[in-house]
Amino acid sequence: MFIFIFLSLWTLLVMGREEGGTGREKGVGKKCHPSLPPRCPSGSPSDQPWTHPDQSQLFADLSQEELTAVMSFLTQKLGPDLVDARQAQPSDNCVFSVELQLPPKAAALAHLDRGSPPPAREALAIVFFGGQPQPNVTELVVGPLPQPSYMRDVTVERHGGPLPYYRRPFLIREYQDIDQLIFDRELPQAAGVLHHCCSYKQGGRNLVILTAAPRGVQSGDRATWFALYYNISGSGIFLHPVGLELLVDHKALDPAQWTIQKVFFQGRYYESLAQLEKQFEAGQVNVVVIPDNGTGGSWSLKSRVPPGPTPPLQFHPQGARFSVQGSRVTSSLWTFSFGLGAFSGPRIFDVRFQGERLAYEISLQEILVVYGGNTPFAMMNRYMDRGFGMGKFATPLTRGVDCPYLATYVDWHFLLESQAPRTLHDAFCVFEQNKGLPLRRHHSDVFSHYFGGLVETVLVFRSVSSLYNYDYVWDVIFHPHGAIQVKFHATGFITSVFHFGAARRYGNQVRENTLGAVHTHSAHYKVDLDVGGLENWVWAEDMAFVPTAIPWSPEHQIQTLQVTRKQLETEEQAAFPLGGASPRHLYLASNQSNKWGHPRGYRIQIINEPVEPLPQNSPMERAVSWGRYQLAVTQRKETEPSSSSVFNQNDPWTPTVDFADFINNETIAGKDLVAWVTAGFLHIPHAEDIPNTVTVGNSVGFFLRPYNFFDEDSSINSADSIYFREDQDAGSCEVNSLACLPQVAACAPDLPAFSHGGFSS
Ligand SMILES: *[C@@H]1O[C@H](CO)[C@@H](O)[C@H](O)[C@H]1NC(C)=O
Ligand SMILES: *[C@@H]1O[C@H](CO)[C@@H](O)[C@H](O)[C@H]1NC(C)=O
Ligand SMILES: *[C@@H]1O[C@H](CO)[C@@H](O)[C@H](O)[C@H]1NC(C)=O
Ligand SMILES: *[C@@H]1O[C@H](CO)[C@@H](O)[C@H](O)[C@H]1NC(C)=O
Ligand SMILES: *[C@@H]1O[C@H](CO)[C@@H](O)[C@H](O)[C@H]1NC(C)=O
Ligand SMILES: [Ca+2]
Ligand SMILES: [Ca+2]
Ligand SMILES: [Cu+2]
Repeated sequence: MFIFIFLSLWTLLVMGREEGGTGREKGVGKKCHPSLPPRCPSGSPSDQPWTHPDQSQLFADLSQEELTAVMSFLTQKLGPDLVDARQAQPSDNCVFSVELQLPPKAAALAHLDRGSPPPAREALAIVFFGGQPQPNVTELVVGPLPQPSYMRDVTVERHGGPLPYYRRPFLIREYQDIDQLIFDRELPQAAGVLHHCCSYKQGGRNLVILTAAPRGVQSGDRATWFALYYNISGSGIFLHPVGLELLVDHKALDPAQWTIQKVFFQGRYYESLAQLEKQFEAGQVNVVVIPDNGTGGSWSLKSRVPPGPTPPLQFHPQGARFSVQGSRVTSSLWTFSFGLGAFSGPRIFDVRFQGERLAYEISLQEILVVYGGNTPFAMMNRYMDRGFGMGKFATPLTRGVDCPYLATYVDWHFLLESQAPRTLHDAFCVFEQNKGLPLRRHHSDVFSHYFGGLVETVLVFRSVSSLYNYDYVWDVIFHPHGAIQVKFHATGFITSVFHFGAARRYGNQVRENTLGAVHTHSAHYKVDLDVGGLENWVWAEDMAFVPTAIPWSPEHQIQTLQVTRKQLETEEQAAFPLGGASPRHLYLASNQSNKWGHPRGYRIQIINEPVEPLPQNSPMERAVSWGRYQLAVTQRKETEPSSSSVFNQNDPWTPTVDFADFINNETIAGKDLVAWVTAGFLHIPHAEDIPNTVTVGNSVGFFLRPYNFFDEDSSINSADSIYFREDQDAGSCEVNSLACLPQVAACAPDLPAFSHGGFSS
């Protein structure tokens, strides 16, 4: 049912756009250009299949053919008991997911840097074995692709023991069975009170459920609070709580044994819906009537005004300046490979600037959203979105809204809860963008008269995940002087709950009977920088005022500003608690020096509104112990690939991955290092979050910036640089390439038809 939810949202967005789009452009074209200028060369570079075998595709997500091959191999090996995960009951065996198993770094580098044969391409399959006396979850590595011949159970080697079955992520089928339990078996028992409060009709489907997480209070629990909302068609249900929340125990492998353990209704708790109904009939329940306003309400995303003039567009007057081949992006300055972890989300690999590798991997690891409130749903929620899947919940990018109209859009193939691969169209976009801002400039009117400058153009890699109500826009932005910026924006709907009692302690009222519940958003990133090679050192620099006798006037003192420099030796020294003191500058460096004798480094600059982590005495804190640190640098380990796990959400009390374990006082001097970065913000929903949270201001992330890595600002070599002196004719094309624009950019962009990747079913 949650699938419907975000699908409906998209319909609205797309319809709104389509209605105004094309007609408008035609009209403008006619008015401004009686005779149309020539078309610009290949306006929108389409992504090209991988054709050059020398171009590494080590990090490319599995193709449809590879996914199909893995699935048929598994079907052969695991026997006839395997059930399609879309239909599987808890007591069945099914393949939950198949995705790329990342190659070991040493083997990948041997191939990329030393011409060794590429490591075997492998898949990682997560299999639920529910149909055996001791059900378990098993991780299987399957290879080599494209024709698998082996399958290795890596569960014990990776997790030190079996993965208990109760840690398994939810299947859509499990939701459907709970939905059925609630609507067919349970709600009819409270038909009277629900009719009164919530326009309920027996057999009608005007309500939907949303899941809380985690699911219980201790390891082994599988008992989830579900909140009920009006099923508003074509818009977010998230703003329409009716004040009913149900605790469902669905631990038993047989859905017939699932039960409702507790009922929350508009501020009070009941043992069952039957008890609620009985008290209602006895006149003991104070019912707040929640109007069902249907689809036309103020929360609709449908435009309330007719389309106006087209907003500004960017185009490539001389063709795109980058290319996308398979999963590899190449521009004149940058190359990188990209992918989408089914659960971990967007990631890039082998990132090179002017041919030199800066990072082996930069990847999202987890998103944590911690709520507060006075209803059980709001009180309970600590969503660890990896457990749902940042890739699994990725959405198509809508041309001209999610990315520039002329961006390059790339599909993603996946095999999740199904027996055949499926395709998410336009899952990624890559584009070059003129920021309309100088990257640098100087205008001189003193001593001599000249101007020098460079417009900031960036290369952007983007994807978007819609995790139920929230939409996260994931960006990696490549700047022309060697800096990389990683950030995410949050948009979409807030989650709201029924407003009663001391609700304002937990947020702001945003509608009639509706509380926008306070919450935090925190993201964790893995940043495997390789600065001038694998062996790196960590430097902390800061400022200090040092009292100094003034040399020419020694009886006076001056507070002299100095730089303090320290090389950090251990993982403990390089783990900086959120809210604690951290050095203002922290960078990873090689032992090579630049021309001026300084270690060549890359600085990690975090742009963050640090949120308080879960208190360490919370029994589930270890599942998100990465949240303790703003930044931590550890030795890279093949056995520590991720700071979180798809299994942490459903058993946070015995976390499958506890990031704090990575920090065990090992040396970080001259080792292959990984920096782990946390970025987040506090969100107290307010009136302007209705109907949607806007991206503006709701964005955090970090920069990776060259720090003595070069001998000078490398953008000085940019072909986009502009320089002219007073005695030169700045209007001449030979002196100033911008003066050529009227000639070289006098073409009309060749706009492709509007496209949207469609809705899944
Ligand atoms: C989990 O179940 C599978 C399938 O029966 C079995 O091969 C595997 O050994 C079990 N894992 C553990 C750790 O017991
Ligand atoms: C919600 O309403 C739509 C139509 O408005 C209907 O198609 C859908 O089945 C309903 N969803 C649920 C979960 O009842
Ligand atoms: C919702 O409906 C009620 C009565 O049905 C009406 O009083 C109220 O103004 C409506 N609210 C909105 C936001 O349309
Ligand atoms: C840098 O470190 C590498 C590996 O530890 C070593 O081989 C090399 O000699 C060092 N170079 C300098 C300039 O210290
Ligand atoms: C870390 O190791 C150093 C020696 O390398 C030792 O002096 C220090 O006490 C250790 N710290 C912790 C927290 O174990
Ligand atoms: Ca360690
Ligand atoms: Ca590294
Ligand atoms: Cu929020």
